[in-house]
Amino acid sequence: EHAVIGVTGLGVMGRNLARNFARHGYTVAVHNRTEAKTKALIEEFGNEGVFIPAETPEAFVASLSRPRKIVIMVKAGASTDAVIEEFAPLLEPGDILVDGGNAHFLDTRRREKALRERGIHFVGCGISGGEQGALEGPSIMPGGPKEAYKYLGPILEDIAAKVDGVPCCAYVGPDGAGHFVKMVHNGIEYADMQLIAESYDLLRKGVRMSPAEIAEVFRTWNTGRLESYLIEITTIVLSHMDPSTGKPFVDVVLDQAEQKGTGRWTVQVALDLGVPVSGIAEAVFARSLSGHAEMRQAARILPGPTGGGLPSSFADDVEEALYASKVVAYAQGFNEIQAGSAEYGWDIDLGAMATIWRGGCIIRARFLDRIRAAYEADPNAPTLLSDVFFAAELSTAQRAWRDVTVAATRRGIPAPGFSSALAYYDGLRAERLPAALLQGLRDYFGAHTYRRVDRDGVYHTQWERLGHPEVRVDV
Ligand code: NBP
Repeated sequence: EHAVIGVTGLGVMGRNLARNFARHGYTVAVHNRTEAKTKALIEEFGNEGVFIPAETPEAFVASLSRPRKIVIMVKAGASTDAVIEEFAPLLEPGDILVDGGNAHFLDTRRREKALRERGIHFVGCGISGGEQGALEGPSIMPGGPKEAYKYLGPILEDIAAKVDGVPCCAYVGPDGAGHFVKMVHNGIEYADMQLIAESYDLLRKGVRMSPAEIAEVFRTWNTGRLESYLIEITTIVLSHMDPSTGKPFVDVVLDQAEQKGTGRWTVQVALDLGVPVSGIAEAVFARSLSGHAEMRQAARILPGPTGGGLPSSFADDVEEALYASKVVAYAQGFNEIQAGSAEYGWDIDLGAMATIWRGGCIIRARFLDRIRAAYEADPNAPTLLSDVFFAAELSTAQRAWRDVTVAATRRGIPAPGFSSALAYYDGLRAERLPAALLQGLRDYFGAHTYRRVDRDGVYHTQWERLGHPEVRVDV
């Protein structure tokens, strides 16, 4: 018997993905560079389905039915290239190599092109949901040649998470599209977590609630429109007591956030594409700031107001601010996908992306259904914020949203996520922006020219001449 699909790289993600395939009745070939992991998988979970363990890449490839479908689940970067180079020579035209790691989409574009020239379908596939998602149903974002999706799609849709019976897996677009969308997913995840962290901080320092009390607040929030995986696990983490000290777990964890880089990529790419993803950027910078122990130590001498003094009803305002800021973060992320899709000609269906994020992944949330509906109503909406549903929600939230940022500022509690989201909202809705003055300054010192509100054309003011006469420069 031949295997329907194979997984190479049996680390945290790979082995659970292989088990997921097996549990769904697919005969799955498994291989890992270090053979001990393959053996351990078979010993521990061999009874969950039909596995074909392979010691060598050759045996692994030989055990697969054609067209071969191989999922690579190794550390992103040079390891992925090494594994591709190991397997590609063993494959035949029409075979499918899937990279399920967190590759940079530009690497995926390069790999897809090189393998296409060798007749091999290369599928850059975003997979979200962590260890548990891989086993029980992740959110899957496959890109690459559409041809490959014919063979791969039904299997991936089968093992993906389901929401209302709809799989959290859909073809994203050519070459790097899948990994691009996964990258933005992670960027949104950064922003979402930052906003949750700011909410906690405001309740802790502003209302002086205990972690256990704040956990209760989040538990309530999770029964409403904020219902999501991240809010749910916030409740668990905040109620956890450290076994060795008996203190709240959050109080014994070093407050320096780490990052693996997908949030940073999201911002770097957004800068190149010219998409304002301020909420995601603030989240990346907030992690970075937290890690600068020396700067933080040096800055302890700086004065500021003391916290406290806010009533417990303030939690309701924080809920509004969190919701509104979260809508902004998602709106920014979707704009980045829109821009990437236009730049690289991917033709990504934004509604479908919201659909496949409803389950399985880290940012799964009730309100993604609303985002799906918004993009189904208007697939090319310039911003989610002006969708009728979200516009109404934001207009209701704005009083509390402003109060929360004011309260944070007055008490010296940093809330960069909330403040920047609100500034974005105000920036977009402003009739006039001070960008007009910026244009004037740019024209003054660099003759960078400007356009006018009342006439077509490109203009320059001769600032050095008496009376500053204006000349049209595009004729
Ligand atoms: P692990 O660290 O658990 O496993 C890494 C795997 O890569 C091992 O099987 C290892 O083999 C293999 N490997 C390495 Br490292 N270098 C190799 C090479 N040169 N040749 C062959 N195999 C090599 O990683 P993981 O957490 O399962 O993550 C795998 C991928 O999935 C990453 O790209 C990650 O970003 C992505 N991802 C992870 C999560 C998550 O929640 N952990 C979620 C979504 C995506 P060995 O056993 O021989 O060392």
